[in-house]
Amino acid sequence: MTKISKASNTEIVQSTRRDFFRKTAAYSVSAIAATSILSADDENITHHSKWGTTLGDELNKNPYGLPSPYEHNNVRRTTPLLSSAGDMHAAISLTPLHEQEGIITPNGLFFTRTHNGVAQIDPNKFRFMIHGMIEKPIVLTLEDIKKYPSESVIHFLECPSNGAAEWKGPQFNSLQFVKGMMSCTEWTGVRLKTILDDLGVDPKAIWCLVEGQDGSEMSRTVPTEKIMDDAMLVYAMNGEALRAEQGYPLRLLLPGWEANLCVKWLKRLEFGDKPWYCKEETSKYTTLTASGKAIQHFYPLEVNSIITSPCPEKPWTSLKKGDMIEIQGLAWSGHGKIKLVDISFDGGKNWVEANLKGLVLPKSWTRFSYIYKYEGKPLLLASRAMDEIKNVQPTVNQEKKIIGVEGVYHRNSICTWEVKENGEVHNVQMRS
Ligand SMILES: Nc1nc2c(c(=O)[nH]1)N[C@H]1C(S)=C(S)[C@@H](COP(=O)(O)O)O[C@H]1N2
Ligand SMILES: [Mo]
Repeated sequence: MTKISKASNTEIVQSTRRDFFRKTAAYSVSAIAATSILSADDENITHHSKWGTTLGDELNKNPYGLPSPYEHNNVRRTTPLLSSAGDMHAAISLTPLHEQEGIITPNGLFFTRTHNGVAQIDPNKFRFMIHGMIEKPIVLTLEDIKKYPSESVIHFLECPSNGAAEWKGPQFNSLQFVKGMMSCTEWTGVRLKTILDDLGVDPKAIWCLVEGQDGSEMSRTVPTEKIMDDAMLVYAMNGEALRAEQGYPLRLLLPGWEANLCVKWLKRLEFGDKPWYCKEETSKYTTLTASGKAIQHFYPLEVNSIITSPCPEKPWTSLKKGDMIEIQGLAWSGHGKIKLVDISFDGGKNWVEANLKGLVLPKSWTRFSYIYKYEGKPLLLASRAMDEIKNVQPTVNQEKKIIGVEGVYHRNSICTWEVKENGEVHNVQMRS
């Protein structure tokens, strides 16, 4: 088993937190508000709208709530790049990260990857089996699984090929298409350890096959150590049952690890003493390194970050010189919590520390923020995250040295947006 660690491949220039507050203290929230213009004859504030003088819509028009019709652009989008047979078989639909607020992705916007369309499993006929090198093999119904004590946890889910199209240079001028193969949600389910503790897993069974019941029969081998650590059988996300696309009624969640391993429409776990070497872990999801050896069993996702505002879909074209604006982005690591995020305005020559906003949880998205005075000058805007075990995002050239040029998986090099003089934002690649 070849493991790679990207720890300490870049020395981060770390300004202290106190420096950060000193730098941003002058740029207060009221300074941002002061830049908007109030006009005394604006009818939108001086007059009632139609809704102030008529009855509103019937409350029960949508028993299951829908977004405002004005938000019709806030949708997942597909690309033929990873698809076959239209969207019926292998297909991908990407989360609109430029519209994402906070760290929880709404269920209808959760990214979706499927290798054989979306299975619609009847929960009454659903059965889940645990067998192999185990004293008490078992078949459970969904109801049985829900009888175990439940847990709710917030974790991101990311396809290891997120950003893969950008490997050889910018392909898409879009945040959604560059990084939208990830989302973050509150998952609810049962820790596998809770179930397995009573079933007598053979100590020699250091591997576990996980298999889905869709047409792709998605199967991967997972170390039993991870299964007994934080792995979960999840049946709910954001307070309701999984969506069919996310594996209803049951999927595996391996916090921080490749989404490919998080098998949807779960059918069985089989314990054994050797890896199974399934199609998805031999022909795919391995990475050929510069030495000519492939990395197999490539599990946790690397520390990573992306600026979500501005971005190509959210330019600064309406800003004027001197306007105050909040730069925002998302950082995440499959190894734990985000420790700090730095921002560069000059393509990585100089860095300043951003502010971590709201919840900072392990293996979850962490939102970062920086209040900035817009100068109307071109910028090369980049973010670089460090996680709690001090992994730091590499540059493109550093990453090529670590995982070679063939690999498309686990890309976590620093991403750069070019902000043009007119405020347009373009996807560019800085190599070093
Ligand atoms: N049964 C099954 N599980 C699967 C897949 C699949 O096609 N079938 N796709 C995998 C891949 S490659 C990814 S990236 C994630 C995507 O999870 P999501 O669709 O909930 O975002 O599911 C994984 N689990
Ligand atoms: Mo994936």
